[in-house]
Amino acid sequence: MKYPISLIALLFTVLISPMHAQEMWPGDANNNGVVNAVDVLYVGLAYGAAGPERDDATINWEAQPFELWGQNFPDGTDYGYADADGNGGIEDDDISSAILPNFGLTHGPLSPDGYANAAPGVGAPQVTLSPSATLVEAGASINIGLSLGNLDQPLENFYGIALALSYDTELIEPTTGFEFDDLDNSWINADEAEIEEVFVNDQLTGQAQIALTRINQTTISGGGQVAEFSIIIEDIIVGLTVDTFRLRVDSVLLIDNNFKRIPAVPDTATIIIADDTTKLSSTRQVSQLPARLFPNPARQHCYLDTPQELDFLKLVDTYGHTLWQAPPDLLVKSSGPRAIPLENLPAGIYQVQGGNSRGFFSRKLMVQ
Ligand SMILES: [Ca+2]
Ligand SMILES: [Ca+2]
Repeated sequence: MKYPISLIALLFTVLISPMHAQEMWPGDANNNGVVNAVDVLYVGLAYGAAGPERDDATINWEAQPFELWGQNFPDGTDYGYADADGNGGIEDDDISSAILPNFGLTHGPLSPDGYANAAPGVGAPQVTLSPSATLVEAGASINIGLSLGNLDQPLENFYGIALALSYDTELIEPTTGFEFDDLDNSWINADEAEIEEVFVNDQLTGQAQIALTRINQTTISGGGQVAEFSIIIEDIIVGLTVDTFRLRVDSVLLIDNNFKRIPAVPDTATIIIADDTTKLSSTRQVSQLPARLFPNPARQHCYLDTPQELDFLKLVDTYGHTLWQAPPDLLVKSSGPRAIPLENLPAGIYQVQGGNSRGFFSRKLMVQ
């Protein structure tokens, strides 16, 4: 009698497994094959849990047998995988002494990390990047605020977030040109709950990862800034007329305290760097894409006329805060002008910015 190979393999596994302990790799808390910011969320969720110590535990990057704890994450992963240092407790040492030194290392086949980006315009919470300036000269220092949700649209039931980001490396100062700091007191720990924060940055490739997680198994709701990037533009940029620095949130994993994923809308910060910003006061040199804004000055609405399909279109204030972003249906190729709402905006100077892979434009707009 012939049995399918998979059935034989299954029987073999069932019969043999009690004699073999499970194996874990220190730092890969969700056992998906790689150590990254997502593993910090697993440690945050199981924080404070206790279980059997691992015999001869090491944080060296090697497979280590361990006894299952019998407590599982909602995806079925045993808590024992999150005890990176093997001392029988889930705590901050599992991050500092194992996840950080083993960050980026892999073993076996990779499973997905479960990042969940949402499309703009569907009412999902926003991850927003707000630069302190959007037009600067070489040598400038810029802060870019990182906000989760906002006061108009609070984020419900926050427990933790992991972000993967990328940025242009060639325009920033090579040693301290890209740094990150969480705010000591922001809405994600307004109840004075503790937060674990991880920032890992590779300035050679322009890839960074961030994890921010609560550790008390309870959620909080709110909105606003939670952290800030500090960017320093290179002092001397040979041949510079106009260039662009972009910081992009590529992937978001936002969770509640049951590891339920909350899809969130990522953002991109765009900063224009010019050899002489006064030459750009008319913004003509930045206008690589044809775009006409009218009326200008405007009151309730203005219109943008461009034949281009756009990747983004937004209205920013003089501090670089994004006040409005075009929904996807406004970005597609348009035969007529696109309306930009200006209701309830205080009178003043704003910028309308848009672009696609071929270029961008920035137009000064006066609101009366
Ligand atoms: Ca992992
Ligand atoms: Ca531990």
